[in-house]
Amino acid sequence: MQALIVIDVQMDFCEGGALAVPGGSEVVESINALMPEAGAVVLTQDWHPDGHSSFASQHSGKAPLETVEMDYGTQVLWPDHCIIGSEGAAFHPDLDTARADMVIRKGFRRDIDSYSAFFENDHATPTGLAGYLRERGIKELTFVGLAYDFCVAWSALDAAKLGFRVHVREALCRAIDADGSAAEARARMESAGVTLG
Ligand code: VGL
Ligand code: ZN
Repeated sequence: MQALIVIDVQMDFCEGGALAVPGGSEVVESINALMPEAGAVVLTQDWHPDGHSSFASQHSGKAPLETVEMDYGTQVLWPDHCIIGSEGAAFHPDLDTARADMVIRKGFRRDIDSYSAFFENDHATPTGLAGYLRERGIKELTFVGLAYDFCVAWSALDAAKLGFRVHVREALCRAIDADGSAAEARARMESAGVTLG
């Protein structure tokens, strides 16, 4: 069975949001159109407590897109976004959330970020999604959503590592594209055997 994994189609990643991804809302309608054909639909939701350690506001002298060294590695810093329960953390109002079998939240621990739907940014702490998919007999995953070069790419790479067959529908993703990050993500996914297109 095949699942559609919809990454972070939330207000803060759409136009006017705190961490707006250019063209973010453009993908919503086409993602909805894919849902009826999918064997399962999973939505992810970036879900940070106030004062999350990935926010530049928590690091004096640091601006968004600068980095800090955490004990789990280098972390890019972001504007405050997707605060638990806020409007910015809500799904885009046109996203067909009623079609979702499963909604998984990530990034809810203050001291560690989680781009991937499978592991937190230490690449070791599982979110539980792999177990959910395996228990349902799902072996093939199609990823869409925001942002292509961060949460989509990290999720797709982890899924490939975990042994799923992985596709990314690039036309249904939008990138932040800081410092060539979209091209780099694309190259990493290609060499990991992720099908793009
Ligand atoms: C994301 C940066 C910070 C994403 C989430 O959804 O790609 N990017 N938090
Ligand atoms: Zn985030």
